[in-house]
Amino acid sequence: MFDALTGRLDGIFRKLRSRGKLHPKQIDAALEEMRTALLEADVALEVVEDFLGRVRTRALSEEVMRSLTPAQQVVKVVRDELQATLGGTQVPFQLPSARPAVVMMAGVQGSGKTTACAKLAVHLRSKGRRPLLVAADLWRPAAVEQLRTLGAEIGVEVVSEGRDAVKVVKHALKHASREGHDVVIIDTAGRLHVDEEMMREARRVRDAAKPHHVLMACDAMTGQDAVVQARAFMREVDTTGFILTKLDGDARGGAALSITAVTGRPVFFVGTGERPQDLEPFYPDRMASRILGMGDVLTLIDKAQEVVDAERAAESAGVTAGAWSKRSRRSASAGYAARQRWTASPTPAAATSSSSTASWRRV
Ligand SMILES: Nc1nc2c(ncn2[C@@H]2O[C@H](COP(=O)(O)OP(=O)(O)OP(=O)(O)O)[C@@H](O)[C@H]2O)c(=O)[nH]1
Ligand SMILES: [Mg+2]
Repeated sequence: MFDALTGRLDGIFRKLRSRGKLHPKQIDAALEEMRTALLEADVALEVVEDFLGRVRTRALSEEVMRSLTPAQQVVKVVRDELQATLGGTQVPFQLPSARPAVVMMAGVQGSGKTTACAKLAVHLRSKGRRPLLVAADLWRPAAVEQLRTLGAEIGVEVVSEGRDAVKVVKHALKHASREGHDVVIIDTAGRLHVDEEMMREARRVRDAAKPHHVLMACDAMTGQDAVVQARAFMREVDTTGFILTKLDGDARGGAALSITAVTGRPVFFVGTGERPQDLEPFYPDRMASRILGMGDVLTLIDKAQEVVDAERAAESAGVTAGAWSKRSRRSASAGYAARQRWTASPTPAAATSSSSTASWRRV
């Protein structure tokens, strides 16, 4: 993923490095090439303009121009500003101590919501939580069954009682309290942001669930349209953050580089495959280094540790999801390093909900 963008940026930097002293004209020429590369990667125009403006101001500063290695300094400026565009610092995904904490998943059709619900359940369980999955997509005939199948695979209970999404949610919240689930993850129907009726339903589900997080599953391959969709969901359901899905595909970079910059909401996680364990936190700094072809060793170290943590949590919870943990272990091994996946991490928890007084914990 992002190969084309990484290649283009590398070429631009190489050209800059081939010169000793830099002239402002050369910086402007490099910025112009960067502009083309970013637009070709489908990054939103407003994001590109803003990013290049910041890079230009810093790159033309005396500090950079008079440096003994101006080209290196420019690369550093680009790296820093790329990180800022991606959200700046990593902020953990947090849930309140409220029982149960509620997470609602929203997004357009096929963006990876249902899969992301299962992935989040696996992730939260590895952190010692006891999740309940709620199938509240009653529009697509096979949607409930899809979540039930995933739930069975990962060993997490799935409920879907009621004839409309609001009833399903209300029942699920009662069930969670009764059965001691401390986090409820609600899968909702995919909807086009322009579909008024569907958006109304999303709002009704949100109002009934009073979620602490409304996560939007956003397909990394979407490009420019991701910005329009993200803005619409922000407006309608007050998204608290994103799960950027399908980063293992041939994403050009557009959605990843644009959504936080235009919404101010963080990407909490990235989806890196179809399996329930293919979820990683999002780190803006690592993503920036990765886009610039600087590698991502830390991600691999983190992933290995996560597998150890998950196994420990599963053991202490008496979970015998043998198939799952075996696969997790395998994915942490050599083949994993070869694939060099993304890691990322969370950002601030702009809760939409009720528990302003409850304490929030990283999960
Ligand atoms: N490669 C890859 N595929 C993914 C990822 N996340 C989801 N998918 C696949 O994308 C397809 C759609 O995923 P779903 O989770 O069903 O998407 P959805 O948003 O729930 O779809 P609707 O409910 O129909 O709106 C499935 O084939 C998933 O296996 C990912 O991170 N990587
Ligand atoms: Mg679905």
